[in-house]
Amino acid sequence: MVGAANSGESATDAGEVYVFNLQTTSELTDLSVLQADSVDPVELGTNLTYTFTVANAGPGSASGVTLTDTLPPGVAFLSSSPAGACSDLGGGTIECTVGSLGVDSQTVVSIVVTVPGTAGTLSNPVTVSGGEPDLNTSNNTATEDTEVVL
Ligand SMILES: [Ca+2]
Ligand SMILES: [Ca+2]
Repeated sequence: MVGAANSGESATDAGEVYVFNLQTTSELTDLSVLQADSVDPVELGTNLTYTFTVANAGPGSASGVTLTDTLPPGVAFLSSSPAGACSDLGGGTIECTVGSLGVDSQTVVSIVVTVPGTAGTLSNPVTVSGGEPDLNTSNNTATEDTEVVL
């Protein structure tokens, strides 16, 4: 029966949550991040630099841009470039402040880490986020794998 079908559909719709971001300045961005490792394979217990390239394809400028890097187990954060851009929040989480990023501009942030004393594969995911809606979230995370060898 039509009435019964409509009733079921309404119940489903009632369970969904719709979120609308209404912004009068209509700033929309497409932030993206790429990642590279300085050496691969890397020797046990030595240092490695991860380089993050953050870009904004617009159409609006981005603010409050941050990178969140989840270090692989056993990897220790040493420093960042620019100095002080990144901080260790504990639990392997590194947060880097990028700030504002204009349309079609990019910036580079890198971190130096020490790899573990055991061989294996490190997988390091980094995610970019900003204060404005992102039109394409598929390019907001980049993961770099690095082999640790004797
Ligand atoms: Ca994006
Ligand atoms: Ca690699």
